[in-house]
Amino acid sequence: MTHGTQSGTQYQIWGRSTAVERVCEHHRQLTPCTPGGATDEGIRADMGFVDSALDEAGLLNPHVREYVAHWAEVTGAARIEVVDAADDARLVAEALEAGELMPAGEGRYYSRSYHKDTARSEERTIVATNDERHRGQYNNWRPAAEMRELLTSKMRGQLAGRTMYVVPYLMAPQGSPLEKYAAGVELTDTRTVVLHMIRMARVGVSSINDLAEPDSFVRAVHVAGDLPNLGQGTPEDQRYFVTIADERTILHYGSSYGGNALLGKIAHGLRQAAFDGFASGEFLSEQFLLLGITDKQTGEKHHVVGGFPSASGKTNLAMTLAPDALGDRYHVEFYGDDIAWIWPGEDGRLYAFNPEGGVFGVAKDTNELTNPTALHSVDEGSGAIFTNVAYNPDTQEVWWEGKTPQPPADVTGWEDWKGDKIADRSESEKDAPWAHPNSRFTTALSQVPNVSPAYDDPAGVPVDAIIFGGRTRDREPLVRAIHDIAEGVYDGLTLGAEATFAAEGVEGQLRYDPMSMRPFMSYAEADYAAHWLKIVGAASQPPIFAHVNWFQRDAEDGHFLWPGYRENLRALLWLVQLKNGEVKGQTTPVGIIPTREELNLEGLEIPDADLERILSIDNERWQQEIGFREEHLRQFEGLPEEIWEAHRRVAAALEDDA
Ligand code: GTP
Ligand code: SPV
Ligand code: MN
Repeated sequence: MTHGTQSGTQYQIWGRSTAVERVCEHHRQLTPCTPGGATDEGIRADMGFVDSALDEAGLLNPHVREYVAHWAEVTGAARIEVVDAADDARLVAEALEAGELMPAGEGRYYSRSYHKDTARSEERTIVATNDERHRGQYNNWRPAAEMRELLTSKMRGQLAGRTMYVVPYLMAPQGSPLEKYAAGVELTDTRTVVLHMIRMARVGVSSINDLAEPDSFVRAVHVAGDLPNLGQGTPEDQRYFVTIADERTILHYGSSYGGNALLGKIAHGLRQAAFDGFASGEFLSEQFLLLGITDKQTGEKHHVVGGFPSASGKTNLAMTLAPDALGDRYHVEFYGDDIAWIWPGEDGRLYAFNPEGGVFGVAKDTNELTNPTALHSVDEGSGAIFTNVAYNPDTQEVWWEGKTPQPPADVTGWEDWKGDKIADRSESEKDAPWAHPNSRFTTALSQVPNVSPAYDDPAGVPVDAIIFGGRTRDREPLVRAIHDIAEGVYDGLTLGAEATFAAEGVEGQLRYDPMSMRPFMSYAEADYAAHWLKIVGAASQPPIFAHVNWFQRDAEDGHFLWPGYRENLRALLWLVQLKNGEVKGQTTPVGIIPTREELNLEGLEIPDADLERILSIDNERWQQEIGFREEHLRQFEGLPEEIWEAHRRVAAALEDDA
């Protein structure tokens, strides 16, 4: 560590990061300014501490400098620290020292969020623009000026006496054709958010110094606020998670958890990017997984993107290993588990990459059987951070529901996600989960054992199939394929899901979640549908569409009819074969489904009756669904006629088949 002084300002340099404090020069004190400790004039005169910090860090982009200075002034930050991924070890050490992180074995960490701050909050999430045309059914549209003013007032003075971290990042592999939409700078008051960003994005000043268009970066400001006093979930809720999409500005106030706080992830990577993709006409940004399947016998490789609503199995599918019986022949490569950017390539195919640098995965039910790759991506030494799982400070172990069939028998030392001792639980508390249902692990892509060697390739990979899937107890078969583009887009728009814990809601309740983007929609749904038709329609060799469902249940005892997890690859293998013309399937009114013979069931025991159910169409139930869909789609004024035509075709086919 070196110390120095420069034009009356004290600064400190650790490694490659730089921290410079605001010094109340007019008081000749060397302590940071405190609220009211300086006049407004004095503070303005002292804003030179921002320049010093940016100089020290080599942050040269003048537009970024201006943005940082502006928010340093608004928030009254006492100290600026510019972050580089290389600072990770030092920041981890500081966080451990401060008790923000706890050790979870060698090179792994544990954190708890405030107990009312454990998931995204859709009601508090707003997309603002300067044009009411962008108002949609789901985006909570508000005027930009109103939100800019409101959030500025919420954030004013909030960092007095504290550090503002400056996190320059890229949501794309370096050198990608979409780079101008990928750069961003998050300003945050929370060190654990910085540590998550280092794992989830590509962090460092090089991300923003050499931009071809220096002003083309997302301005993303995060202030956690006084978490115990924000009235979460009450009529006086103080939280606001706002994306001002046509100003490429993100202002989030009132959380330090997940996508509410790691602004590169869903606020920029999904909401802002979806808007940019639409506004430019260049690309789609979707809550999609991205995986590759290699046939080791033929050497052929196919890539699949897929939209499943939050907590519906994207991470699991993207990281899946082939079932044991098929492992000699097939290998699944992981690219991404939550976001894909998709664009038409010059060769007539669609291309995709994962803009993220890491995984923020659901912990629940992750174990050696369901998802060994996920488990090993958080091995000791991985740098993983666990949030809101159960923790044992004595042994530094972590546990979550489904990690093992039973919780640790010896409860000595164990604490639940809130930090309460398991041993002290009363009789009525005994059955409460140890981990929060939305507890998660954060780990870098490079830590995932089956990550593709090409995960960082800015050229992306060609997309062979687009799949949609949700948690659906009935009606939806294992897989149904759709060749027609409009019918495929229609299928995505009518994707439905049972609510999950990732979004606050009632478990088991069905709701529509178009393309799995309902919580991330940034402009009107009718335009979104048209943009989809345009991008996919631009491909002369479009991917095949399909709808998958791993969650159909027996009506009587509720067991899952399909074993799921690693076995899911079997449905994808059939889809690839169908696309290649190697199988024909059976045509139904709602798509092509596999015959029993076509589905590779080698090494899998599944009761005949269950197989029968997941490979058949319940016409009556589907006709009822068509009625619901009609109501759902009617909400979207100006929906392209192609979508309505697809809807009517499917409805008519069901009637004919009844
Ligand atoms: P977000 O990160 O919230 O966007 O979710 P995600 O879609 O990546 O969800 P994830 O893969 O983490 O899965 C969430 C839950 O679904 C976990 O509890 C999994 O154990 C469970 N799950 C995943 N795949 C299957 C499956 O094939 N069958 C069953 N029964 N459960 C599954
Ligand atoms: C989701 O909720 O879909 C997530 C987690 O992937 S978060 O980043 O918090 O949105
Ligand atoms: Mn997600």
